[in-house]
Amino acid sequence: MYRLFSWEHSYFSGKIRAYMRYKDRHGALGPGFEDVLASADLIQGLLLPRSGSGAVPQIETPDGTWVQDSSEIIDYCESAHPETPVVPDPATRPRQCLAGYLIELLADEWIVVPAFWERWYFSENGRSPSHRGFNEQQWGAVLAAGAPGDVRRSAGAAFFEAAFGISESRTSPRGVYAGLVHLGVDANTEPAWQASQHRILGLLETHFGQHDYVLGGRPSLADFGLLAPLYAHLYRDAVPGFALRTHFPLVCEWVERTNGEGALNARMYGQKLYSLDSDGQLVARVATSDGGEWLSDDAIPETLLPLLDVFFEEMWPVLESSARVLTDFIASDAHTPGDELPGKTFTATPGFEALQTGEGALTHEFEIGGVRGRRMVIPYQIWMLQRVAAVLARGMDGPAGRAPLEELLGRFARGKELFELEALLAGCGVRKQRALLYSKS
Ligand SMILES: N[C@@H](CCC(=O)N[C@@H](CS)C(=O)NCC(=O)O)C(=O)O
Repeated sequence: MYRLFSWEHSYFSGKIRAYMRYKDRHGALGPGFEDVLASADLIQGLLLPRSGSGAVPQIETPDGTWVQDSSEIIDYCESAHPETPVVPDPATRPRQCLAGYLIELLADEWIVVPAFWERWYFSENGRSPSHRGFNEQQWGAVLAAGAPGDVRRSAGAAFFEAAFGISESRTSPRGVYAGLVHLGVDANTEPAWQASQHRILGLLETHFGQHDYVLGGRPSLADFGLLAPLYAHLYRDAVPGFALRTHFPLVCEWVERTNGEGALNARMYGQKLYSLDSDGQLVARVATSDGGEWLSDDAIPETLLPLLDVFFEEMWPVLESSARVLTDFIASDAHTPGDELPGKTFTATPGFEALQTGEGALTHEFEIGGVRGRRMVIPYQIWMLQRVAAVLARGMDGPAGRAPLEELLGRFARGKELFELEALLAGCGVRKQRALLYSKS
């Protein structure tokens, strides 16, 4: 069996749990998997020694291989179990394949900012409404797994104070609060990040009014990617969860459908709906939209285009600038090619703080909603862009050549810049070894 080490309240765990459930439900995950709560004991005694990282999610495969980072877990499982694929074939469905990777990148590394913010803003002292108690309980479940409920909650509360200095989150940000600053959240940009989140949710609400999943009637990488911000933070955490249910009920249905639990009303891929024939006999039909398939002819749903527009308008300029800053850093005397690069997304990586904070060499100016701020450069995003470049190249090598991709990318103001991606990444190649990143030597 596979073992998934995860937390219910973790951003990237939600993505992988739903993905593995989906594959398993359709008999496409070989021996299946067990979802193991990655308690503090297991992180110290097992995950760190075996994989070199305490981050979740991680999987241990049936042959004892450890895989970490959600995208690599999906790559690993898709290659080991190609049945019921979640990635459209880049040769025959180049547009849908590319759209999936771009949405995964947007969800993993851009929507993470407002989703992360929601959790911790509504946990600060004096916020009303507040989900501080719920948040303490969900962290305590990991920190003091097995202890009685009140002990678990106190463990969460104590950790918030010790690790994140939650009582001084605004005056002396530490831990997650420092992370938000590193990601470009300050008093000026805070409303713009929130507006970005609301814009995205509004677009998804419209889309899910037409289609049950991102690409039609069955899930794909894009759905599991979007579930990262949507499940643990925006659906499960109490304050954004109330807002999501109140204002975006179709997005809530899609969360349940994609998460694959408690989804009878939401209808799921593979589920059947029944009606009665004239003899009163049950007649089954496919429950999900679009005949239960991705749209035919490699079509991108019209209602998805505005979401891709968010990628090109908001995130692409930041990615492009990140590649340039990282290229300069790798070429500078401060770095020897082949050396380690910062890894984490949520905060500056320990040991790299001087580079990734303040005016450090791995920080840059960025803009969101017309407001300027400063944030760290995240080499992991360059690793994700390398995957985008690879599927783009495979798409262009397909039978239809470059034309379908030209057609899709031509719809966005800066879309065709993706055709120059390989050149942009030439000086900032990133190699990933387990959880660690290095420049290519
Ligand atoms: N890029 C990674 C991120 C993994 C990650 O950052 N996980 C968070 C929880 S969602 C974590 O484990 N944080 C605690 C830590 O790094 O010790 C992925 O795609 O899986």
